[in-house]
Amino acid sequence: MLKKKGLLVSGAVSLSLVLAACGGDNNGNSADGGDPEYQWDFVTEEMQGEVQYEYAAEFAERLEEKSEGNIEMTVYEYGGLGDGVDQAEQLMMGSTEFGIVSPGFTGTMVEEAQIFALHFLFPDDIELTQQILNESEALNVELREKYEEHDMTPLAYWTEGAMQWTGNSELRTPADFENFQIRVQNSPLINTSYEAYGAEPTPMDWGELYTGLDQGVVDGQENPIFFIENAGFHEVQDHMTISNHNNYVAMTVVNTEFYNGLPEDVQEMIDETVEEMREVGYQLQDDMNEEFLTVIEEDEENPTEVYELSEDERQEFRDLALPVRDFFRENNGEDAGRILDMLLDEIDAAQ
Ligand code: 6CS
Repeated sequence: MLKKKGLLVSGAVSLSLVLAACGGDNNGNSADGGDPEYQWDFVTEEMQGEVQYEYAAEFAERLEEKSEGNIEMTVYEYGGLGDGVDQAEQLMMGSTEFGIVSPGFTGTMVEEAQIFALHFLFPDDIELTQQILNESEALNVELREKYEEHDMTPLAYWTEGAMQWTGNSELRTPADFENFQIRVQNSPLINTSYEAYGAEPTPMDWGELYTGLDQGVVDGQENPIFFIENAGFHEVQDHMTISNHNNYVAMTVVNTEFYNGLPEDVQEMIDETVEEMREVGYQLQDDMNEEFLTVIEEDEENPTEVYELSEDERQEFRDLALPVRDFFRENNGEDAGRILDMLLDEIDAAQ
């Protein structure tokens, strides 16, 4: 059961049908009055009003418009089809066609994808990071192939913003992480990244996190600001540290076999929509992360001490995070080192 700002959302299906009027009517009929030729599911890991859901709803609307009502997508909020790991599995099996997936939930399936768990890898400049995510061959060719071995095709990697820490105690130095129980997504390399600081990582789905923080099952967590506020984590945490220690990357994913079996013109419509959505996704996270920082800072009912790490303080964490790259090279699949080196070169070139 997920508690979110006093709202109880059960694990039962919570969905919103996205039926654009353009090209068809509200009964889902296509422009020629018939039933849509294609009816697909698009699952997200977030709730209505949050970045992933709004991205998916807009994606569905554009695709329906382009296809003149021949494509209808049902967009699901988090929980509609299970938890984050369940959703990734359904995409792999093809029972769901489209999804937004956080690599953290595929960490036990696609070893090289744990690259996103490395702290201080991408530039602090989020716009530049998005440019790298758009253009990187390491990610869009090499890592895509790794995902395709599991029947998932990442069509785009996009940022949901820099991640920050919240805690029931101050988090300013690595010493503050000593024995600190931090909730993480289910990815072994995320664990290693936190063990490097002396913390005790605890994998947990986010639907259980509000209660977990409230009851002291875990001491803190990491997420972009918009999500911390929307999920109400700041209500049950006293401190938030602007650490920018990592970038939250999401992927727009399609089941590989399903996608490869589509007619070329339909694939083109999908690809075109993916391209258009890059800017939309970026803007959604940028606006929400800015807005919700102010909301947290001004929330008198749930006061949260917000502290921004200095560059010297960040350097202490960076020094401990860098050796985790070697761990990744040695433990995350035969191509981990090659993909990491390619990405590091691309990041260097972009900077
Ligand atoms: O922390 C999580 O698990 C969740 N965080 C975000 C930003 N989106 C969905 C994800 O499941």
